[in-house]
Amino acid sequence: MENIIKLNQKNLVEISTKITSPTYNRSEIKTGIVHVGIGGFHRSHEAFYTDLLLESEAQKDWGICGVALLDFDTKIYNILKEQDGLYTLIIKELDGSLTKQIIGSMVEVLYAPESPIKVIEKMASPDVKIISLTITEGGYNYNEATGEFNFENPLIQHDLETPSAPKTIFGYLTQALKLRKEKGLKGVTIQSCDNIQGNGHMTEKMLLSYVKVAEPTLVSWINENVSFPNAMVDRITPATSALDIEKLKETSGIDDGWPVVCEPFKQWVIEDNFAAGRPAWETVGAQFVKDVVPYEKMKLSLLNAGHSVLGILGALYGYSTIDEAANDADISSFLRIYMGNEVTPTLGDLEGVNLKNYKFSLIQRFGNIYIKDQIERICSESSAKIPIFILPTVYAQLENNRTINHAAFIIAAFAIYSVGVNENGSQLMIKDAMEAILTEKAILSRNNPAPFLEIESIFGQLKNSKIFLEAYTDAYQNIVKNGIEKSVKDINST
Ligand code: CS2
Repeated sequence: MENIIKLNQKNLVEISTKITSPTYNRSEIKTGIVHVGIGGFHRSHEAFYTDLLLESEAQKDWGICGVALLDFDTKIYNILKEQDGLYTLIIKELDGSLTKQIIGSMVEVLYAPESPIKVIEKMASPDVKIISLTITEGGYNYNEATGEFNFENPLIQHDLETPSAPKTIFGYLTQALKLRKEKGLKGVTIQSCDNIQGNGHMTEKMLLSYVKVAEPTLVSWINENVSFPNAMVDRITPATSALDIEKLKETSGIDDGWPVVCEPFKQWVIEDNFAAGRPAWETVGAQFVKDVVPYEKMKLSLLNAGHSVLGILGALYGYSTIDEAANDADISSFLRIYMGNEVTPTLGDLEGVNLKNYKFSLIQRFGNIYIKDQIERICSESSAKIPIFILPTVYAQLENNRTINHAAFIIAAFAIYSVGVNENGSQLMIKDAMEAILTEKAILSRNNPAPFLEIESIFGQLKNSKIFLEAYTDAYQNIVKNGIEKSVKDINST
């Protein structure tokens, strides 16, 4: 293609002749949402729904200011800044075709490490009614072993000592809420979009723990003025590859430094608890419900746990993408048995949801050969994911004296994965905040797998369950002795 256009506001009119683009006037949009964490998922999900919404005349107050919070977010910040917050969403359809569109809802972008004050002031702007978050499961600073906020985190210590230039979300929110109180502003909503059971409750609990220490007089103001809706969020969004960027140039003539790729499916179920009004996201496909807990449980324990199952087993088999693992007959049977025998009994009846259809659609989504979701992405930060995605199922099953064999097998496979190399001798990428301890315990567990299960900040007191310890040890020994493929076949047939 001869004519390649750089994606930015100035070129948007020309770009709109090639690819679906916002028809609303971006300069008329007011920022009503500050969103922290502008990676792929936010951009395929909340920013996508909001872009659709901004097409409607009555919703002009809900533009997004995207905030890059961490030092290593410089790259995404620089790209989005240069592109005036614009980016391309590439939906990989089930038949392999691509639906592309330019998303315009991020009307401002800020880089927190460069100007913390700007971020705090933006969060405390009277126009801003919602501060939303995708800060990952580990970002909530929750200690699985104590069930409390982790004050030992050096970044939290930094924020307590240097409140005006924070590094964590808790430091930022505290300063912003303090400023809102000083300005006499009323309500604001803090809306988590992360994969955590009761993500709103978790945000509230963790924030209040921090505020009690950092700014105790702010606690009652928060209790009166801030709401924390729970939500279930869903759209598979793999990491963008260099090939995705090149193909966009070749096929559409658009030079976008960081487009987002995702699946066609999307779901957002939100508790209708907004302290200062909200966008009419229900007009563009979101569902507002009174109680989102059952939806969250279903999604975390089937989809996210299913991903971890495919990722961990897939890595041991030597696969690199989720569809390869999902289309392997033995891994796929393993997943179906796990979902059917171990997860489903813990979910009870979900009003308005057909679990059978949901599970069926998951198998299809995981198997989509065009998505090419990376096993490396799925296995990253497993130490924060497993306690949320898999362990609640284990606890519920144990409590009811029901089987936990497939879950125990997955934890054993994770212990083996954490050694960092699979049976074929291929190096496994361990990208995890707890990497050092995972590897240390994994190596210690080679003869007797117990030490791995003793990492309390992941597994809590699970080591004290005789039934679990036994199933885990059996699975571990079987994998070491007979290899992963034979062990998966064995466990599937028991
Ligand atoms: C994945 C999620 O990170 C993971 O392990 O399971 O990112 C998943 O793709 C999304 O939650 C889909 O909604």
